Amino acid sequence: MRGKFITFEGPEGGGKSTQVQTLAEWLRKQGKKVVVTREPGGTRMSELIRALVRDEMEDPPVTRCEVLLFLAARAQVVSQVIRPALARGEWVVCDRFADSTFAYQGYGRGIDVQLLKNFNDFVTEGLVPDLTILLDVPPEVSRTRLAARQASTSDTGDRIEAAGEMFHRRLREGFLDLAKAEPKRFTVIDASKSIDKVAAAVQKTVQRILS
Ligand code: Z5A
Repeated sequence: MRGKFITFEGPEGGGKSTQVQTLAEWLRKQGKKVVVTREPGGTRMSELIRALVRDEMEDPPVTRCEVLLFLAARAQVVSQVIRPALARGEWVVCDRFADSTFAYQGYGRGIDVQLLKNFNDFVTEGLVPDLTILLDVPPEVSRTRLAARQASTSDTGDRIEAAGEMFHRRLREGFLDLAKAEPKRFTVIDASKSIDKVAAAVQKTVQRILS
């Protein structure tokens, strides 16, 4: 039997990486085999692309180039990691996926969302998550959390994180619009709550597809 595919989405600092790990541990306790991956990333090629798109280079990629880099990274992780794991009956929990392209490059950068969906179908060969958890946080909360993380670690942020206030507002609205358009696939969770409260809400949601 095919495994289940769960994706986490939302603005930066919403707690995706934290909740991906917590959910994977919880699922393993429920007896599931779980593969954790992330976007961009998850394969050697996709991690190289990740480093490229996050780099604060002097001549950053133009938006069309940025789109194609994210899509190229996705083509690789879908065919080398996600589809094989699902075919083995394992669960895949992925930190960001296609909705990030629609939100960041579509709503954020202004590329036509339908065009992005067509390109995305090409690279994923129609793979759609069974469940998408949108960790929703206002830009103020994202900023505070990321500033605290930068103050306490070697993390210095990245090129996309550094985009302006309006970009981040459009992005959040974009994610909420995407969720509204597909209420069966998406669950929106208020991620400004504590880590434990968010984890409990995530588990309650995943319980619905646990069998
Ligand atoms: N991108 C794109 O543009 N197009 C695409 O198609 C794709 C991606 C796939 C990937 O960066 C970048 O690529 C991203 C989107 C773009 N843009 N940016 N910037 P990334 O993977 O490095 O970054 P991220 O996905 O935005 O994740 P993040 O910044 O690491 O945030 P997070 O994973 O959501 O949160 P976290 O790391 O779990 O937590 C952040 C901090 O907050 C940390 O110190 C936690 O301890 C703390 N935290 C977490 N939850 C809580 C709660 N509930 N309360 C208090 N503090 C908390």
